[in-house]
Amino acid sequence: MSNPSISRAGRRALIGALAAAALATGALAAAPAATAQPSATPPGHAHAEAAPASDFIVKFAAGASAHGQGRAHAWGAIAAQLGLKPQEVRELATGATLVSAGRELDPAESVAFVQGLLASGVVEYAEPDVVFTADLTPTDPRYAEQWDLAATSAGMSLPAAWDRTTGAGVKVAVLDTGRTAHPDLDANMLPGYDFISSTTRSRDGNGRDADPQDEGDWSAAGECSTGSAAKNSSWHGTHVAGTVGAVMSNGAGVAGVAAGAKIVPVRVLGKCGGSTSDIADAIIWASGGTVAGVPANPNPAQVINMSIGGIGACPITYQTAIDAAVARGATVVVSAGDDATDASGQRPANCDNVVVVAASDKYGSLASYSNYGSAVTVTAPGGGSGGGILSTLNAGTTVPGAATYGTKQGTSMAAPHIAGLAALLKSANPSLTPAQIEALIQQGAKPLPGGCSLGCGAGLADAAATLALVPAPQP
Ligand SMILES: [Ca+2]
Ligand SMILES: [Ca+2]
Ligand SMILES: [Ca+2]
Repeated sequence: MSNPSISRAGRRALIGALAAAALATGALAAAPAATAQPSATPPGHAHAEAAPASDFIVKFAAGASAHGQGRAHAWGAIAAQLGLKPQEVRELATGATLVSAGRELDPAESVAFVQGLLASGVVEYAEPDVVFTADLTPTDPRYAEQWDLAATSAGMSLPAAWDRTTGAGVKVAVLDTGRTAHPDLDANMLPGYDFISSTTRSRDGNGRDADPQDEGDWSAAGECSTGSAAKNSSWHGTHVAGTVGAVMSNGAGVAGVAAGAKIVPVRVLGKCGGSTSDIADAIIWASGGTVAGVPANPNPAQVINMSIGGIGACPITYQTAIDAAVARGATVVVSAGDDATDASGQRPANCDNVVVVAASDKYGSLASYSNYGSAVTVTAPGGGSGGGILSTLNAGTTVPGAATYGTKQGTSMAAPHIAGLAALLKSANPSLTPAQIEALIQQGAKPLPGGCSLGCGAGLADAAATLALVPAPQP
C-alpha cells in the first residue's frame, strides 16, 4: 500500500482548494447525460481530490445497471484512455460501490478518472478512497505543556507534520555544552565528540576526547570576566537536544520536534564558553569533514544546531567552516541572539549560509529579548511572556546530577525548533539541499500572530504548512 496518509486537516484543506477550483472552472460538474437515465437523478458532483489512489468510491445513478452497458459504461472511456481494467469490489453501507482501478493512479490520473466517471452520465458522485490517519499526538505526560509544538497560533503545528515524518534517517549535530544522561534522550543519542581543547574550560582533565559528557559550566563571580556573576551549570546542551529530539511517546516527559532523528552531541562550550577554533573544527567534523587528530565522524549530520552567540563580526574561520559544512549538505541553524538588538551585530547570526532563528513568545509576539532584523531567516518559539520552553534538563548545580525537566527561554531555545524542522524536511525528502530547506521553511512560515515590525524573517515557522510543500521523492 503506497498511499500516503493524509491528515483530516490536510484533506479538508485540499478538498476546499479543489472545490474552489471546481467552482471557478465548472470542470467537475457532471456532463449532460449521454445515455438514457431517470430524469430525477440529482446532478453529479465529486471530490475530485488530487490524491494518489487505487480504489474509488462510486455512486451509480439510480437505474444505471438497468441500461445498456450498465455500470461498466461508467468507466469505459476513461479506463481505455488510462489503460485501466477497473473492477467492482463491494457495495458500501452508503449505497455506493467500491471500485478498484486495478493499479495506483497518480494524483492527476486520479482526478481524470473521477472526471471520466462523471462524464459518463451514469454516476452521481465519485471520489478516491483516500487513507485517513489521526494526527500523531505524542502521549508523553508533559506534552500538554509543550505549547511551542502545538497546532495553535503561537505554536509550530507539529502534529500534522509528524503524520508525514518524525525525522527518521536524519542526524542532527548539537554543538553545545555536551550531553548528560537522560532517560528521555539516551535512546536518540549517538556517540558524538568533545572538541574543547582547554583543560580549564573542559573540566574533564584533558583536551579533546571522545566523551562529550557535559561536565558543568558553572563559574564563580568574576571568573569568566571582570565583574561576571557567579552562575550554576546551565545544562544548555541537554535542553537544546531535548527540543530537537527528546524521545516521543515513551511514557516519559516531553517530545522532541524530530524525535525520529538521532542527535550527535558535540561539546564545544565549557566553563566561560568556547573558542572559535574549537567551534569551527566541530562544525567541520559534525558535517563529515576531516579534523587533524580527531577520528572521522561515523555519523555525519545533515543538520547542525548552534545555539551559540557573541557580539562581533563573523570570523573568517567560522565562515570557512560553515561554507564547508553546507557544501557537504548540512543545514546550519543558529540563534539570532538575546540582546534585543539587530542580529547583524551577533555572530554567527551575521555569517552567510546559516539559517538565523529569532524567538517568539507564548503570545506569538517577538520575544522581548530576541534579536531581530534583516539577518533573521525565520522565527520559532523560544519562550518569554506567558511561559518558557519545556525540555530535558539536569538537576545538578555544578557537576551533573539527576535527570530532570525544566523551562528555559532564549533564541537558543528557538533555534533547535528549526533544526528539528529541517530534520523533518530532510527525512521527508533526502535529496533536499540546505538552500531548498531554508526556502521551504520560509515559504511555510506564517505571520507572527502578535505582529513583528522589527524583522522576524519570513515569520513564525509552521511545520504542518512547511511539510505540505515537500513533494515526495521520485521513485
Ligand atoms: Ca576533554
Ligand atoms: Ca570529555
Ligand atoms: Ca518523552
